[in-house]
Amino acid sequence: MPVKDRNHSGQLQQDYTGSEILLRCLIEEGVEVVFGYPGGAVLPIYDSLYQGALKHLLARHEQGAIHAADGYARATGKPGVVIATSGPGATNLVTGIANAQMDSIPLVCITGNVPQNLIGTDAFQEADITGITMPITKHSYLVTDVQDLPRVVKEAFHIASTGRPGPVLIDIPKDVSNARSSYSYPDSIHIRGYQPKTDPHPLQISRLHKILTKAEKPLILAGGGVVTAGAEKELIMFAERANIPVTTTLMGLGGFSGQHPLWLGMPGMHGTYAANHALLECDLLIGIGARFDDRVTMGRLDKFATKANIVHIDIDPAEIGKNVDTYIPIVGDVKKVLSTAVAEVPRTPSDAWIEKLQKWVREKPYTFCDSDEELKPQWVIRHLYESTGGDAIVTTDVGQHQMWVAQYFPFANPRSFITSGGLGTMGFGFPAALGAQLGKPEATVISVTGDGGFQMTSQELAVASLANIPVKVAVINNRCLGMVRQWQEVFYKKRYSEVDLADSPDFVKLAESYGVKAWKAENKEEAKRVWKEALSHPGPAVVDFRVAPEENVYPMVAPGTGLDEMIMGDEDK
Ligand SMILES: Cc1ncc(C[n+]2csc(CCOP(=O)(O)OP(=O)(O)O)c2C)c(N)n1
Repeated sequence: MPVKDRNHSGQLQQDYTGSEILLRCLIEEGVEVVFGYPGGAVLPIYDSLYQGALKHLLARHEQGAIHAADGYARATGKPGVVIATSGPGATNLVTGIANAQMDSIPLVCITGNVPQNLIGTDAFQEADITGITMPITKHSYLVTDVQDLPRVVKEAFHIASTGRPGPVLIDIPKDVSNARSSYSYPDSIHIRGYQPKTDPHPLQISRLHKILTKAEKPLILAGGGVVTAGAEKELIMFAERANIPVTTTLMGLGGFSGQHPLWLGMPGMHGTYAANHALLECDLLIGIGARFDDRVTMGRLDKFATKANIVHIDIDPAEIGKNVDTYIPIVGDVKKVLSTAVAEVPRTPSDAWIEKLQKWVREKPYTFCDSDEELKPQWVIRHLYESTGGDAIVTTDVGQHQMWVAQYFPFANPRSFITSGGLGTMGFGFPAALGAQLGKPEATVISVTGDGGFQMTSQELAVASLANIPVKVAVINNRCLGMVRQWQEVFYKKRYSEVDLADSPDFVKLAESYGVKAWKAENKEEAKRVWKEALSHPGPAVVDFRVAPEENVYPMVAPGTGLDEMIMGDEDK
């Protein structure tokens, strides 16, 4: 039972408004920063923020605010918090909520709503945001009584960050944030029907041990769940002791070091030859915190790991058997499962297999035709890696540049690669970098973005500038919507339809108009020089890398074809 606040004479205090209670709850949860945008229905909440008890960053669009909260969550592992007003403020969060849901990111999204007596009347700025977001939240609350607020906030943070994390929405009508009540924050929590199972079943662990003794061609497919669970050390121990090579999905990059000799690279549509052919040939596939999505399987399950028994380790039982038939299901927290399994793990008889895969890794790496005349985007990404020694948090937007970062920046640490994996949200990367930098002030944070995606949320340059958030933006500017252009080239006979971005603004002038330092680079020498300046500049910086416009991402597996049908690109042939 909650402990009630009492005043000096032992009477229950009745002197907090709903919004003051909300603020106290957020502080109680250890929230360091909230991202948001005010409006009529959240005026009481913003009034409670007035005295500055909690750091608030005023985004320039609610989508920017929620992606920043998301980037903060991905960089720190703590829930991100966003506040928006009712109606358009709330609906501007929708993309960010879906984005977080797809990538299992803990967010607490607080929206104001019209007073309860107006709900359902099409009142000014009314939107049924709990209804709209029902399918894309892990859970949502419409608070109807101010006394419920502390419990709701406590539950929201708990639900967002436990089990398989995700976004939780708290919709607070204006009369609730204005209503007065006593305040006490619950010490404990009990949510009926919500007890995520974290400990693996011992029987399944012994089945796993047994099958490992026979596996001559085992393979680990590690996903974002490894990063979420903080299981990178356990994964290395497990892979090394059992002698199993590892491929990491886009979301799993950094969850297993890109320098480790057992690492094969990323699988799937733009994955390595070694990873994709390992998937085709393996006799045992252990999916760890990965959901076998169609950018890995290409939707051709009839061609995916057909020679393998599949072991699937995941905290979310709904993932098991969703996309692939599972021979051994292991439901539990990935960190706990791996630390339990590693104890008596046998070494697989896989030396010949590993030798073969390592040969592929050596002989068939990602390649591109470098040039001294043009700036190649792959060269730029490699330069970002070399100039930082890989010691950076890199966020990306969506498109070709995202894939080139995944290919040419071998991440060694978890939470150092931040990308919109599931939803593929253009506009995500730059605000996410701002959030990541606030969560990790000591880190070098680089936002690698496309000239298309940057224009979706570049208004957040205002936040970078005003709050002096030292994110370095690398615009991979190919003057077009590169990934769409590539698909139109490959699948639509070069009928380039609405992908030309030649009339984009001058990104240097755009950045400067916000008070952000910026440079342009057209060749390697310029690129090296200005990037060095940008890195050593103490505040935010933008570098417009004018890269070769017709470069494509290879290898490539066309959707609907099997992993055996990799298009290798001219350089590789
Ligand atoms: C919000 C949104 N709209 C549309 C798309 C479809 N889309 C995927 S990649 C891409 C092109 C991205 O172009 P750019 O940002 O310039 O990056 P590039 O591919 O050139 O690196 C588009 C339009 C998307 N992913 N997200």
